[in-house]
Amino acid sequence: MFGLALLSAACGDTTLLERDTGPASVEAVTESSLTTYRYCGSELDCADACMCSANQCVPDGFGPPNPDCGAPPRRECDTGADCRGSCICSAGFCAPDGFSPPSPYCHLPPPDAYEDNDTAAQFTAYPGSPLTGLNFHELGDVDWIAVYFGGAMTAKFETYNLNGADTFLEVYAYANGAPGALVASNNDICSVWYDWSCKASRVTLSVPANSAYYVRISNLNSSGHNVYNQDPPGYDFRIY
Ligand SMILES: [Ca+2]
Ligand SMILES: [Ca+2]
Ligand SMILES: [Ca+2]
Repeated sequence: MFGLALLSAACGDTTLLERDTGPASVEAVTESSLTTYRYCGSELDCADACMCSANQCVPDGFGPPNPDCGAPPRRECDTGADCRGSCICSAGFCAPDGFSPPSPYCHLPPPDAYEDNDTAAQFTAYPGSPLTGLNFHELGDVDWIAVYFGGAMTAKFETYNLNGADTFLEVYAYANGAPGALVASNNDICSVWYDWSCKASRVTLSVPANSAYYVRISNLNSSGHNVYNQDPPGYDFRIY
């Protein structure tokens, strides 16, 4: 009943709230306290020590309670570079830049420098040296990279320097300007449970001269996308 009361109030329908819950619940959940709860679709939308119950972030009951479960997420910043496009750094937090319409995403981390590369057609061309500072700036982000080999070699395709990411790497043959067959894939380079660097991915491939490949990198650690995380799941990528 408590959760239902919060949900109803989130819709701004206090009449419904009273009808559904009766006076006792309304008394227990005052209007001012209702506005301090935050709408959520899952745990990922809530701060530490909060859980998503009936679409509201509430204390999870474990450990030291977080008094700010209802606070809207804010992104700390030093400069505008810490914020998404259409957002500025104002008084230490990312905020809409004042141009219409205001961005609703200023609390989220900016994408890495190689976006957009969410489809094979939008691939990032591998420059011949490691790509650093890649990230999964939002849930479901995938990064496509394409690479051309002039000479034959034994090539290692590898993610490393993981920062909260659990990468999954797929290598596809290049076929007429699009990904052809899946040549190889890898999730984890090792399986030591307490060693997060094991969650990096590596594929070793003998590549012929004048060959090209597409690489698709995705993230298996969705909990790294909590909106209160300042840093999105990140990684570097290299071929050597
Ligand atoms: Ca990315
Ligand atoms: Ca991407
Ligand atoms: Ca992995």
